[in-house]
Amino acid sequence: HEGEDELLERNNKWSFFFHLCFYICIILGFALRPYNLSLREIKYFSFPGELLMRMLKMLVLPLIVSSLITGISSLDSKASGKMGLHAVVYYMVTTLIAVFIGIVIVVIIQPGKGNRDSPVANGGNIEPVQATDAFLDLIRNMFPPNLVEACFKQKTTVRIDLCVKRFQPQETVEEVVPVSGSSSGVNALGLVVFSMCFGLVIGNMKQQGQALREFFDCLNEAIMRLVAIIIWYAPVGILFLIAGKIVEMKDLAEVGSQLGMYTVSVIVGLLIHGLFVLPMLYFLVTRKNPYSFIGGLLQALITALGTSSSSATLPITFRCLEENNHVDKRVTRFVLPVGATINMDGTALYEAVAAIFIAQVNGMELNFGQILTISITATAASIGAAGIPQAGLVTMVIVLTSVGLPTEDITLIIAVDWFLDRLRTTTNVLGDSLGAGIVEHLSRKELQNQDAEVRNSVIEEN
Ligand code: DAS
Repeated sequence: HEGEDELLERNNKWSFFFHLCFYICIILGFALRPYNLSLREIKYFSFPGELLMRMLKMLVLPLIVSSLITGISSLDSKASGKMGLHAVVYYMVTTLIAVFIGIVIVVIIQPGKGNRDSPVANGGNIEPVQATDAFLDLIRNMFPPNLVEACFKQKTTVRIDLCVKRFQPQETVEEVVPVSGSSSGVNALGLVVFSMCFGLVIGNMKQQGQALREFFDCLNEAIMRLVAIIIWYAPVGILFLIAGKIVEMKDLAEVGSQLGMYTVSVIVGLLIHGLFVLPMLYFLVTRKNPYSFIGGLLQALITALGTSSSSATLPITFRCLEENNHVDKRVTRFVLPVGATINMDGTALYEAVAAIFIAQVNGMELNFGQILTISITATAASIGAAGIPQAGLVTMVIVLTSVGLPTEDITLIIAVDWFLDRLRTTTNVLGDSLGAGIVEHLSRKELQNQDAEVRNSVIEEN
């Protein structure tokens, strides 16, 4: 009970520190807007945020490897098989529900109807990618050819170079800011597949694999201690990220009514899915209050909002689930790395809405077959999207190509993507976290049996 009080006090301190930073940097952000800072000055201003992103990304590789290998090797094959099945069914069901919600909302609101009023950002040399190429690339990513080299080179399922010209009125120089779909980083999908296979193998090596299991367990513990330190810097970094975006964002008046209604459609969809559907699913399965569970995730959700990267948020998601919500580590270590890589409800919903919005802007009437194609490709594209900023914008090329929509129209929605990316990333993290709670509840018998076996073996040894 004493630990609970200490935990509560620590969380309250963090929340107070976060709110303090929040108000300071929001005020700072809006105070700096009239000065029309250049991109270079904004980059300097956002520097504390960039540091946080680097700190968190640095932990992703060792965290995914150590948590998955430790998690899977500590489970007997029956438990890991059942847990994996529960997780995959949960991912598929929630992602398809998210896509369905998105389609219903964008069909009802019809944000793209009427003449095209949103300024199409100039530039945008996009290499249209066939959906099949992207699917094959997705499978290819699962089996990196050379473990070390491939894992350090993030290859999303499609490569898209969007050179979006941002012309700052007060400056003569045009800044061309490439938003590239493939960025250096961790090939999380390849890592997840390798770590799962490796964990299964050393889990079945009994005494022989004991040293390796202990090594990865200790590595995981060390990484989580690093997270405990970084979590206190997070409020500062997150808020300079958001404040930097406030300084940089276009005036809302420039956004245009169509884009405004599109943004509303995505936000409404994400709120319905994130605040009603997922919590209801959690309650139906576990019969526990989902909102107190979500309360324990606050630090992770705020980090997702600030970093717009579910991979970078992963270390803090682990900590919130294990420390605040007391989810069994054997579940979090197995479910979270996989979920953060392939379970992206927010992204799937967003891609379905964006594709239908672009169809509406082009005056294209979609038939049932095309909407079904969009549902399937949006689900697949969300699986392929990496947990990095604007990954969903990149994999959307698959969805547009699959129904013959002009891929250059992606530039229509770039102006608001930096904001929607944060919201969909937060929904992704929320879906992964509630999923861990649901999988833990469904696997509780296997976990209890395993605990009983461990106790019996200790008694026998004594
Ligand atoms: N930013 C991605 C993530 O980290 C989501 C997306 O781009 O759609 O989950």
